[in-house]
Amino acid sequence: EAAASIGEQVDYEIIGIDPGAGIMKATAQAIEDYELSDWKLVEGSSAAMTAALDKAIKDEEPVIITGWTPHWMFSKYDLKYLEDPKKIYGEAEEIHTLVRLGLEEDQPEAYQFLDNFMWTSDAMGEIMTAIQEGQDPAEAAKEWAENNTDLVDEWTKDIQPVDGEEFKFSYVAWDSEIASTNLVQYILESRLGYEVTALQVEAGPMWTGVANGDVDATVAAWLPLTHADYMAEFEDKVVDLGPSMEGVKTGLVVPSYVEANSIEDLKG
Ligand code: PBE
Repeated sequence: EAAASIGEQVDYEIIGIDPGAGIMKATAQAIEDYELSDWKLVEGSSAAMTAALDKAIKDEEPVIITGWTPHWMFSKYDLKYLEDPKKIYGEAEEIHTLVRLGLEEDQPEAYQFLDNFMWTSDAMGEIMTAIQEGQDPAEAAKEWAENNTDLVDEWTKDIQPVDGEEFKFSYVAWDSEIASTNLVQYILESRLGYEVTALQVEAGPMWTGVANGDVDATVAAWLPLTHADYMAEFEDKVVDLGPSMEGVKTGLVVPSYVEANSIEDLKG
């Protein structure tokens, strides 16, 4: 009898996250373009996905998830991306900061800081790991900022603090964006005198909030590919301040012991 295929071993399921995430749309496209008609993409959340990954690794079972970098899972577990020869998950992805129309005139201080804000995967990884190990997200962001005052000084250089003005972010509970949003919130509050609210929503409302001006900014837009649909819909209604991080990535991820190496290996 032939050994069970990877598909049989995982019941032809790819463990996804929240349905509004760009990676879900890319994965639906991958299923189509790699002709994986037997496969289904399971919707859930980032937390449910990492729980499924953790369980599979403890049980030494195969599992396939929608994953991305930066993410603490790559430091906690031995994982690999499945190769994507058709480049369905894109190349040279970045995380962008978006602000509402008119922010530059209304809140030039916050605008300047967000325009300056630019950091690295490794730095984000430090906050993500602290949160994953149980630290409160706001505390983890504060601690990182206190340990990296040179960078925070650079981002806030020559900006005069305001007097308690309100500022609103939207974000999705993706581990990476919990880290970044807590950090920018902490800096606006501790260095620049703002009173910040961070609204945790789904991806659609995250973009709509900035586009209709209910929200001032988000640091959670993944471009050019992951959120391409949202960008196409809202590009005239948001201001794109460009990348806060380069060299990020999304794709299908498996524990290293899984025999498949490419999305093409899922076929058949
Ligand atoms: N992610 C993390 C998001 C963007 C940030 C890759 C899960 C997505 O929309 O797919």
